[in-house]
Amino acid sequence: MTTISLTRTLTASAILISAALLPVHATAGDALSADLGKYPGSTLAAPTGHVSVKFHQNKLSVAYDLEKTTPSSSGGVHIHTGSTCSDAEKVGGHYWSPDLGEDTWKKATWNSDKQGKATGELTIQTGYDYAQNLSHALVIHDSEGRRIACGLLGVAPNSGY
Ligand SMILES: [Cu+2]
Repeated sequence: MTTISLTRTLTASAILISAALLPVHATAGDALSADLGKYPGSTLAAPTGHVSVKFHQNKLSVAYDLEKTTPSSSGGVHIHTGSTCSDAEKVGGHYWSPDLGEDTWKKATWNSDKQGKATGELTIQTGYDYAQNLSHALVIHDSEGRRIACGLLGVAPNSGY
């Protein structure tokens, strides 16, 4: 009995230590993030920064942290159907399930301050989960709907959400 409980204690400790050493989201499979770059072919000024997406139940939490946007402005922040940021013809439209009845991305917008910094979070339902969104293009639009930045959604690095 003593041996068994000692083994259990050691195993439990080993699991706790492993979990503590691992980046929070590396194996959890519940968060994606995209580093933004220029939209392919665009000559418009592109914001920099990143967008993280967390998944829980059937909702997505989209957190954006952008710089160099037009000051005191707003625009769309969407996940698109394509999986590239190098070919504008393949980025596609909004990625959501038609089963939901309407394009839920239409309400997803960023808002910037006077310095052109935009930080915020929104919740949205798209009908698609973590695995389905992996590698998709995250697109930033300006206030006129033009596509100005793009980044591919990859596994979120550690706890930098
Ligand atoms: Cu879009």
